[in-house]
Amino acid sequence: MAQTESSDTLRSKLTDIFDDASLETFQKFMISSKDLMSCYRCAIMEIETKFRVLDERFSLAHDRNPIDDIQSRLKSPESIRDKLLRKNLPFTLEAIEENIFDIAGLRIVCSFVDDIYMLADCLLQQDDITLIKRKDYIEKPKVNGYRSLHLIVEVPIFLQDQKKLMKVEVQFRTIAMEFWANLEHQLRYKKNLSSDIIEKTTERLSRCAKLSAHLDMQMQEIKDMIEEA
Ligand code: 0O2
Repeated sequence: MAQTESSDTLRSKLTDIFDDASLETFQKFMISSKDLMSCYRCAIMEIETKFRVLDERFSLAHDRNPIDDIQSRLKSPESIRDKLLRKNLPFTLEAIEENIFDIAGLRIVCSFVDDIYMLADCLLQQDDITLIKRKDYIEKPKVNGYRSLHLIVEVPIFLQDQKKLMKVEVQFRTIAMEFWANLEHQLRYKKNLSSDIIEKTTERLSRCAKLSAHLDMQMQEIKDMIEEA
């Protein structure tokens, strides 16, 4: 019973956006994308292992871990559909592979800001990794205060009968950046808030982002002092 209700809700949500023909196209398309989604999952495994190896080797050499946490996710079908619609793209596997680069996503939460750039460099130096796009929201934060380093990279995955190049988005953040982004995401990101609330909260959220950036800088300086002593 509960199962029926939730699929009914989903269906009605989709019907709000699509007419019957395009709804059917989207549903068929999601069924046909199972194989591609599995390839993205393999790509996440490849990249995650690379970071686990880097963390292991760094901790052996320096007696501390540059990585605090690794999270990963496959973009949800709803989010893929919304992005295709936003970009005015057809529901095809080619359109996804060629235009949507964050289907496979990893978030590397680091201890210090320096660790972010060190790990990003280590990843990009690996000869099976190709950099596709780099957005440095740490050097140039978004107007709301969002900070993070985003890389889109291409990594090969080796299947039974072929090698396939897959794109993966890697977001690097410190614990402080993650703290701000998680709370901002819960409160405001992609929410339809009234302009009054937006006006009242924008400045305060941006001040919190600056405080978190200040905290990162202080912690980095303390670490540098200890290492130089
Ligand atoms: P989710 O739920 O994390 O998957 P492009 O891909 O270049 O066409 P896009 O997607 O805006 O453009 O890329 P961008 O700027 O690199 O940001 C993508 C992701 O960064 C988002 O993913 C968020 O995870 C994160 N992000 C970006 N801006 C903000 C922000 O202002 N606040 C928070 N909390 N997170 C942000 P998704 O797919 O939008 O969402």
